[in-house]
Amino acid sequence: EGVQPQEYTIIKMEVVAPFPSKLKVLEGRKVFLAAATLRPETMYGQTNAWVLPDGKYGAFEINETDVFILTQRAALNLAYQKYSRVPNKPTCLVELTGYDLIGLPLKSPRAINQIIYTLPMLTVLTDKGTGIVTSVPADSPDDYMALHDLKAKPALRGKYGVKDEWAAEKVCADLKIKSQNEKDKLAEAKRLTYLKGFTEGTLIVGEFNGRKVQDVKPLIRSKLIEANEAIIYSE
Ligand code: A2H
Repeated sequence: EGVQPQEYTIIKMEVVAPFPSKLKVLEGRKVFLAAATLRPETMYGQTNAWVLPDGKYGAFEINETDVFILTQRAALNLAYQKYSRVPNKPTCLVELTGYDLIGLPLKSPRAINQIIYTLPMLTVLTDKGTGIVTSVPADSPDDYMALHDLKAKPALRGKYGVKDEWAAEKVCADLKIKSQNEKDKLAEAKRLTYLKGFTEGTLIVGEFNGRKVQDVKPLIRSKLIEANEAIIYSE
């Protein structure tokens, strides 16, 4: 972690009822997977959400209406930030692991698919952001490769109980990287992709269709926040 605080946008990905048994006690409440991103303008390209299977998560009461699923560390940080009701230890309603979340159907702001699914990613860190990541394979080599691994490896799907239909169609060309664990190659792919996508990219869907990514990023972020579909999170 750097010396400067990092400011993320938390995307509120709503868990769609009926809830699985582990989440049954939350039924009737608004429950969200809280995904931390630096690229809110890419949310049109979401295909799924990522969790760490062995990661520890909790369902925390964030304010009068919302329950967020995220790491305890992030819940604590958030409790001292603007969105929360009181700067107080957040109440954990249910303790969860990543395994409990795999396969959860979600409704996520700006996603083209009505429903996207929660899938396992082995490189998710639980000491960064919220431990929940939204997946945009077209703009993120990490996301691309993790989805590629799941699609290409039936044994990996089997291990985590991933059904074929949960992995939405990916949208970009092959990067010749063999798995999500090839750190050096991925670092180079990311350098190229992020730079190009951000500085040269143009939106091709949604209300900002045709506008440059760089120009509309702050607009899209503000719109998500105004619509109560996202919040600001710093750490
Ligand atoms: B970004 P930084 Cl399209 N573990 O969101 C692993 N990765 C995490 C994470 C965690 N706990 N929390 C967040 N992230 C990812 C979108 C995106 C992102 C695109 C392109 C680039 C990009 C869709 N995934 O990040 O270490 C999230 O992925 C480029 C760095 O704090 C988050 O933004 O700089 C980014 O890493 C935050 O990384």
